[in-house]
Formats: sequence, C-alpha cells, structure tokens
Amino acid sequence: MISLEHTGVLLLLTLLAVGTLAQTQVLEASVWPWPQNIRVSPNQTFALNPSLFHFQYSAASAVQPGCSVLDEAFVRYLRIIFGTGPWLSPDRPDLKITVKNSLDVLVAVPGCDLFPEMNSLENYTLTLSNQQFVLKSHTVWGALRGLETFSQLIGRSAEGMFYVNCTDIVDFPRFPHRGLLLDTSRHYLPLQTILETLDVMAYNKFNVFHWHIVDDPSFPYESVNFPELSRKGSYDPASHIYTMEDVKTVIEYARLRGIRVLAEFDTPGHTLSWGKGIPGLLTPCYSGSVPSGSYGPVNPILNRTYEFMASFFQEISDVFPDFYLHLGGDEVDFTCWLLNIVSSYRKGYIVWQEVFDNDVKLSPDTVVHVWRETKPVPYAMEMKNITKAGYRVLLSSPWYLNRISYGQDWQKIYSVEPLDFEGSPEQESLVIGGEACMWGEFVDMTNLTPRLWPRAGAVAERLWSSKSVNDTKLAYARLANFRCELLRRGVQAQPLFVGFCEHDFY
Ligand code: CP6
Repeated sequence: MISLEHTGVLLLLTLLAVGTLAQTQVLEASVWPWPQNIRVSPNQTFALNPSLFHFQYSAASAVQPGCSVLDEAFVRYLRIIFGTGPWLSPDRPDLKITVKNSLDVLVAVPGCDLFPEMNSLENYTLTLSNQQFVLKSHTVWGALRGLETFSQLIGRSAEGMFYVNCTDIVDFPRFPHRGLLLDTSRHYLPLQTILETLDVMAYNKFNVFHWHIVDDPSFPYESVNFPELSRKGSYDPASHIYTMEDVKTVIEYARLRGIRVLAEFDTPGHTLSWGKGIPGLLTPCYSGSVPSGSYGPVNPILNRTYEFMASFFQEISDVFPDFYLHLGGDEVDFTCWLLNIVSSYRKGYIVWQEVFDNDVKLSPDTVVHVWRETKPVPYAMEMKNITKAGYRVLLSSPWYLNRISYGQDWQKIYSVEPLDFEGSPEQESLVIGGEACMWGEFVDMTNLTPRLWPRAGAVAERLWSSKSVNDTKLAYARLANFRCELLRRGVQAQPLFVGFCEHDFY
C-alpha cells in the first residue's frame, strides 16, 4: 500500500521533472522550425574552434567529396556559423571544455546531381556528444536540413567563444510540400532578391518555391519559342525580364538548397499580358456589336490558340525540371481544354481550387490548391470536400502574407491546423502540405523581405514540426530569437513585437 503510494508520488515527480525539462529545452536550444525529437544536455557543452572546425564526409557515407550540394553547403554553413573572422583565440586553459573540430556527415543513399522531389526524404539525425559529432541522413536533402539545424544550435559567448550543448535530434518533416509563393508579375523582383529569398527559405526548411511568374500586368518570362511574349508583355524587356540563364540560375540555386521550383503559368484567366505578344490569343470583349477594346480569358474556340498553348506548355515542361507544373485556373471557369493539352507532357499538375469547384474533370493525381477563405465554403470544408473526392490538397487560405494588419498576426498564421477538418485518416493523408503566399500588388523588392520574415516562418514551423508544437507563447521566444538570427545573417526581418536583439545588427 505504502510502496504503491510511493510509486505514485515518484511517477508524479518524474512527470513534473520531464515537464520542466521540456520547458527548459525550449530555452536551451532555439531551433526554428522545432525538431520532431530533441534532447539537450546543457550541463555538457563543447567549444568549436572557428579556424579549425570543418564538415567532413564520413568514410561510410554513400556521398563523398565532389558532391556539389554538400560541398557548397559546407562552405555556406561554415560562413553562416563563424562569419569570416578574424576570431579571438579559443585557447582558454582555464576553461575545462572539450573542443570539437568537425562534424561527420553520413548520407546513406547516393545521388548528388538530382533534383529534390515531392517524395524525397528529408529526415536526419544529429548527435553531438563526447563520442561523436555526426549528422546522418538518407539523402543529401536531409543532410541540408540537418546542417541548418546544426547552425542554429551554435551559440556565441560574450567573449566571442563558439559553443554547442550536448544534443540529440531525430527530425523529419510533417508534410512533404512546404512552399512559398512569390508573384513576379505585379512587380518585377530582381534575380538577386529571388536568390536571397531562397536562402531564407532554406533557413526555414521550406522546400518549394512556387514561382507565380506571369499574370495580367506583366510577362517577365523570356520564352525561347515565343520571345514576343516578354518583348511586348514585360514592363521593360531590357531590364524587367527573366532570361533563360536567369531561370536556370534560380533552379540551380534552389536545388543546392533542397528547394523545388514549381512554375505557375496561370491560365486561362490572369493572362492579359500574354495578349500583347500573341495577337488573337485572348477573347475580345464586345459592347453591343462593337469590340470594346478590353479582353477576357484565353480564347478557347480558335485552333491556333490550341497550337500556341500546346507549344508553349511543351517549352515550360522542358525548362522546369520539377515533376509538377502549377496550371493556375483561378478566378475563371474554363480549364478542361487546357488539361487536355498538358496531359501529354508526363508531368503532375496543381490547380487552384476553382477548377475543382467548377466540376472540371481532373485526372485523379491532380493536386488541388485551396486559397479562398470562405467562398464557396469555409476552407476547412473545402479541404474536406476535395479529399473526399480523392484528390491531394495544398492549403494557402490562411497564409496570405501580402495581407497585413496591426498586431501580432503571426499568431493567427501559426495557430492554423491544416488537418482541422472532418475527414477520415485517408482523407487527412491526402493533405500534402501548404504554401505561404506573397502576392505582389503592394510588394516589390523594397518591402518583400520584412513582410515575409519572420511571418512566413510561422507557416514553415506549422508544416515541418509536430502537430503538438502549437503553443504561441512557447513559440514566441524562439521565433523572436530566430528573427535576431536572421538579422545576424543579413536578412531584414521585421520585429514580432516590443524588444531588442542581444547584438545590434541594424
Ligand atoms: N492573382 C492571382 C492574385 C490572386 C489570386 N490569383 C489573389 C487573390 C486574392 C488575394 C490575393 C491574391 N492576385 N493570379 C488568387 C489565387 Cl487577397
């Protein structure tokens, strides 16, 4: 009787201790997005010597030097962690602290020259102990995620010493599709701005750059087969276009960070800029029996429309290596004919929700992208309906970062639960992730970065971390800290609220 009671008390004490530990760990390690499993032992700390520390391929790794993805990531992360120096000598004989000079990286599956895909494994384990400093993953993409986590674990003391606590992490993403949409039609975003955004995406473990590249106001994509499109349809063909070289640069820069480039050529609505380079493509509007001079969507009744669209989408399918193309289809209700054209390109397709809402016949492997908040039904209901029909789905409705309001709106973004709809486990398994959207009507290179970060980070953690990581109060300190880390890395991220950063980087 007594011993049973004692056991109960002990159990209670243990639970309390574990609870306290979990809270402490949040403070001991500030990783964003939060890993699936993490154990930190703050009572054992290692020092890193910045002039000796390096990443190295483990002898047992299936991937070895010469792998561009990791070779270049090693260089990047050394720079991110230690800067360029000069550093103070870490020789402090008075400090009885173990100095570690390397992290071993072990990738199980060969493959370096590939592109990341929807099904690529991104899991990794990171073990930082006295016996070993090792990062293990199935793929190079998982190794990239682990290097990012490692970089966020490194602290710097007031005297400038680099240190890290004894840590054990087993991590993997909750959803495979974690995207960010940029709109380069409403405002042209310089190549450099796109590349810098890809850097910050990688810091947040985002893995899809959804490039809403053209739309009504401008057509900055320089087509190989139809150069008139950008010559006539861009804001300025001398400076406001993406050449084939630019596009290849974006795709490779993204690949090196484990990010897919999902191109969207939104049709048949949102195509006004297309009409300038391809006369006769759009449907002329009439007032009475006279053409009014304005235009509707791509004209579906002309044969040459089909020929152009088939040829143009063939080019796009070849230029963008990702398996998926985003076909748009929003805010207009004809899409069946386009889907017929593209079905021959051996690609997968993503469409905005209207295509589903309008009962267009979709091939069963089409992904439906939910963006509307309340119409025709609240977005959770839309998720339920789409998955009930057996389609895979992406969520964006609550994650329109172009919308701003006074206050801590990141909390609303963070508190969204993508699986919060009525549905079977099979239906839930059809939710492949989501995307933060930055529509460009009121955003150009001057205000993009602070509007994106750290608010997009709230989406990143929702899509990477466990469902149970959803407490805004616990997240606050970590996200504020991550924002300071972004400043340290040269990213002009806006503040969450009142406060300051330990070091001033402004
Ligand atoms: N452009 C395109 C847009 C939007 C969409 N498609 C949009 C709609 C509402 C808001 C923001 C953006 N600007 N092609 C909807 C998918 Cl609030």
